[in-house]
Amino acid sequence: MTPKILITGANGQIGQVLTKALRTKYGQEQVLATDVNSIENNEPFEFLDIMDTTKLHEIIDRHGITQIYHLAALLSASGEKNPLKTWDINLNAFLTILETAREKKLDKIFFPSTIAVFGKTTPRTDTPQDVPLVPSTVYGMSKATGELWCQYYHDRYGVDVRSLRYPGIIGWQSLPGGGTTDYAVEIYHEALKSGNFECFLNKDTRLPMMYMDDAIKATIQLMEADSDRLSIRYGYNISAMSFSPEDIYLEIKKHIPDFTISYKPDYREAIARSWTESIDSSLAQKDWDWKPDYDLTSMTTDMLDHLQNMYK
Ligand code: AKB
Repeated sequence: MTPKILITGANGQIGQVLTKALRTKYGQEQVLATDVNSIENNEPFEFLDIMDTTKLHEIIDRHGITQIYHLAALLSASGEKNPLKTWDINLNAFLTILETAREKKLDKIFFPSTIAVFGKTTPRTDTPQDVPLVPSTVYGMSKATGELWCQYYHDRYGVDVRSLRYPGIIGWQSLPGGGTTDYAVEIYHEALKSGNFECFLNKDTRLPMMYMDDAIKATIQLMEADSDRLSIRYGYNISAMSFSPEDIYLEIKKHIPDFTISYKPDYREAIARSWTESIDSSLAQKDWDWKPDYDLTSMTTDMLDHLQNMYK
């Protein structure tokens, strides 16, 4: 049966691209975008404040929703400005979704987790799937706790919930907002716009990253995977590349030789330092054949190709 999908936070950085990809796959009318912000040409769309449970239930019933992708969230940097609101949106709203999935017997739920679940007690390189999680941000705390609830609702109630730990996501299609990895998108825009970039992380702060195309591929691949193959229901580690601001700067400079960078680390540097540098994704490879297509070089060529038209 063709799924009827509801996406929360559909107008965010990943939401915009995932909504299009799911509509291409399942049909325009099969994918309902919801958000507190509206953008053009995103029909079918419903305004939904994710804390409004009555409206969530009404929308699910009216549209005959069978799957939910819960992308609405406050990210690492903006979350620190409002910890309790972040907990409400990222965790309490998600619990409502899990409970709704149980009550209404929905087919599948997607929960985006993140490398922000890792912390200072986590091995920094090739971070294994199962490690102590002592996150440093409320965003990381809410996602680590959300992962536990995923496993619980699956084991106790049979809810088919699936989750990925996204690294920093880079794409030309949409802009990020409120994250620590946002610099890696902004740098491409500034390289083309002004030829100069002031980075809020130190030059050698390496983080796990992924091109948007791979993030969308991973999400759909996990959601399509045979349920019996999935050995965990908390977040799967996924990986594609790992780089520092200086690495990405030097890669862009190959295309734009006059491009310059300066470094002015702020509070986001401490957040980034509490995360890991690179990820071991062997369980995702084994369980659902995860394999990325892009590295730093191919991503940079593709990003600049697409963005060049915007700044001509
Ligand atoms: C952030 O920087 O907060 C996010 C993430 C890594 O989850 N992009």
